[in-house]
Amino acid sequence: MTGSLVDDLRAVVGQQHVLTDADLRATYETDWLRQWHGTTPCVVRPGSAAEVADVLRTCAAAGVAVVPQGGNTGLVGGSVPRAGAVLLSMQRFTSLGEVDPLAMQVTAGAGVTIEALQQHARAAGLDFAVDWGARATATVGGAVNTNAGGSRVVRFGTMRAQVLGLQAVLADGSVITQLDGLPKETAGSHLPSLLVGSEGTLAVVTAARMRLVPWYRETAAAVIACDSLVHAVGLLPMLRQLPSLDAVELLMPHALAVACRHLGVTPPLDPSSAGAFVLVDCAAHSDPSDELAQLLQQERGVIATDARRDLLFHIRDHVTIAIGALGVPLKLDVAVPVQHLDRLVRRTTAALPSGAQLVVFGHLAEGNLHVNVLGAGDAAAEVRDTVLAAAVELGGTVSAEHGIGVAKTDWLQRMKGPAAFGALLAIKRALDPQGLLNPGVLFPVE
Ligand code: 2HG
Ligand code: ZN
Repeated sequence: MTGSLVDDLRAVVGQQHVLTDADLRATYETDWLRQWHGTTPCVVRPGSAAEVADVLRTCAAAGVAVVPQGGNTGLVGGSVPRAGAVLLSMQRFTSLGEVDPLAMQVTAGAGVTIEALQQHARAAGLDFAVDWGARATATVGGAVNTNAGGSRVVRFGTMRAQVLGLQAVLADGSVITQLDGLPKETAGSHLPSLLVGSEGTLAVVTAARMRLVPWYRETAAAVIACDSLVHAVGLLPMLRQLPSLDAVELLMPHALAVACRHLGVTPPLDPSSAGAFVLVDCAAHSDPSDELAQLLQQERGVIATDARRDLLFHIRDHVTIAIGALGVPLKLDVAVPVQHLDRLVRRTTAALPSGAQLVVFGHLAEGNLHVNVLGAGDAAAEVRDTVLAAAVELGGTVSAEHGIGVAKTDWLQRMKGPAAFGALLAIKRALDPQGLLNPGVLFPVE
């Protein structure tokens, strides 16, 4: 990169928002779990869509690629800079619009954290539907770009179901502003929907118009000890009957043990006493503990409210960090139709080299397993391909909520097939002919 590009970028966003110093760049160059590393000549922090447009035009003129980054909590390397690309940080997009109680909607800047959005909605008596452990750092822009899921998908769907409109800057610097939030509109294809899940490869998202949901303040949770994963899956028809059902999470025994040990807390149930644990959360306008207790009469477990309920979810939220404290795992995020979950875990276990530790947890209702393998060593690539192949063969996906990033580009085409992959690539080429937006993510570098 020439000094003149840095000067041109400084002219666009201001001297203090172009970081070239190695110390200042460092946190942007490695993800939060220290799995992915890269280097960038500079971090650029624009403050408006117009500035993003000018940054993209400036970089396009210099033929330099751009990697957009939100909270940097991604798990597939999609927002870590590569090959001399400029790092476009969206941290300054923290504006939050007024909550519209009539439409139950709000507009949030791409850099607003999920937690700040939840708090903002709650201050108006409403709630934001999508939630997961990294809420304090993960941002709206990242969640839109990865079509984030989390624990409440069983009730409210993924990010795609929350996004009514977006503001986004295309590679040529043109700005699409579709933030009216009309719940019904059939005027052609819905461009915001196309951008959800596109991982920064089609445009830079600067703001999102999102639906809000009722804030169910009364909660009750249960942790159920199941003989096996098959038993856990068998609970789903009964659980889905609960009108207040908010989350159905799965913790295989080792995941429960690892998280409790990391936090230094006593497990709610002895991890070695069951083959699988199901964590159920209910939320409603009036206390749902009775209906939960009634439904679970025949099961072995504990119901938890208030601080004990919060502790259960604190444990659940810390599995990733607990695994990270043990080492850098092979991390896979697969989903299969729920009836095949057991087969997937069996095939995964069979593929492990001796001495490797398997930590499995995830979102049971969506058949979404987080497969973490510690100590796979030289066998890591083989284990990865075996698990991903098994997921696809069983009618599932190689990515349920973390995205493809740079970690699984070799699998996108394999999974989608030539027609669907060809269509996705044609859209990418049409919107970003120079291949400047997040190259190497979703599609292999051309
Ligand atoms: C979760 O559900 C996240 O906690 C992270 O999606 C999953 O660390 C993982 O594998
Ligand atoms: Zn997850």
